[in-house]
Amino acid sequence: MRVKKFTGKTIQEAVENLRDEFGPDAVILHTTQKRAWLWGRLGPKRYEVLGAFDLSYQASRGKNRRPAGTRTATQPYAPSTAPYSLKGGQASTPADGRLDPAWSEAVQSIYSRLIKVDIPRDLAAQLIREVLGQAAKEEWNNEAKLWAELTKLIASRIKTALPWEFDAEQKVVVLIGPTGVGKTTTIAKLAANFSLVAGRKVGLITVDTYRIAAVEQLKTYAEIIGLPLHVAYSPKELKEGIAKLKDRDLILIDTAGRSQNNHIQIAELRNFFEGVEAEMHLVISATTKPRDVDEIISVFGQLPIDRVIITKLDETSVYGVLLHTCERAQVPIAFVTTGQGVPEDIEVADGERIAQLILGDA
Ligand SMILES: Nc1nc2c(ncn2[C@@H]2O[C@H](COP(=O)(O)OP(=O)(O)OP(=O)(O)O)[C@@H](O)[C@H]2O)c(=O)[nH]1
Ligand SMILES: [Mg+2]
Repeated sequence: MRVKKFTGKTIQEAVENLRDEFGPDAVILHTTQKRAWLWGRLGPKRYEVLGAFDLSYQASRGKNRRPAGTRTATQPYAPSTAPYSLKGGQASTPADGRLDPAWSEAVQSIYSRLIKVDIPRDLAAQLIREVLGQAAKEEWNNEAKLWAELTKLIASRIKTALPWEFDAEQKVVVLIGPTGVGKTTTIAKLAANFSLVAGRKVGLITVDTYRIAAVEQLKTYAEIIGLPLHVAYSPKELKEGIAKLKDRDLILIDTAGRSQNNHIQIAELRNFFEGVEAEMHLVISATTKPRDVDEIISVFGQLPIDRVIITKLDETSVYGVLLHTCERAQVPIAFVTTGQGVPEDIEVADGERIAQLILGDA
């Protein structure tokens, strides 16, 4: 049994924090309201929830137990229709109604390994149900076999995009995303690879005119690689820039980082690209927390996102968030980046490789 205190500005937030860490089956032991003493004055109200989570207890229960208040209507993953449930394990099987301890241990071990690599609990449970639903009953306590099936399942759920083919059509690609995730660096990597390595004609545009340093950053790369760069201060200039680069196979457009919490900035970004025919890539760092990934996808999803790029794989050692991002974004991952080096630290996304990465240390 693990017991921990979770806080939030509202009781819902505190419960959500509890659920994030302990999963949907956590039990609330106690709730309190607190006001901290800040700078000699009474601070804002805080809520505290004392929660407990006990995996072995759940697995040995015969029923699906879900304490009131630990699950809201915004249940993140669609409920699985597979017949087997991790919680309570034997809700519908086996025929004799008794718990098979070996089966339960294998499944519990797999579940713990998934949690260890930062796969959110409800997604982990959903994956396990799917694997069990497809496996023969004799295999339910064969952890190695179930694990192999799970790896395949995860690989099949990581949707990836093939690199651009550059048929007759010119590709116009925009990178958008939160601040500092590596948009400009990724543009430099793509530009260098597609021009210097693949021999394509590449052009650059930046609409990040909020900071002089941002323009300079891309200008430096454009000069080193030897590519034309246009700076667009308005949607009109953006369209003019694209028109000027009409001889290019690939136009890469850099944008200013936007906080998912600043809805005005996101609306501005949307207006900027209204009527522009482009492939929109949302850039997310692998170090982002799953809940922030949800928020980023929901807010940036106001723009027509076609692809996801996941950066900074080298800055974390657990990769469950890649699967979470893929599940949530519902668009393929195009590239992943693995360091600050331009142009080398970028790879075309590969489902199997990402699945191996996710499960590698589990
Ligand atoms: N470790 C690591 N660092 C990276 C990676 N990609 C980019 N960075 C670093 O992240 C920092 C920010 O990169 P930028 O490319 O400026 O990020 P940005 O998204 O353009 O930032 P804004 O335009 O300010 O929103 C720089 O120090 C980059 O070198 C990566 O894959 N791994
Ligand atoms: Mg930038």
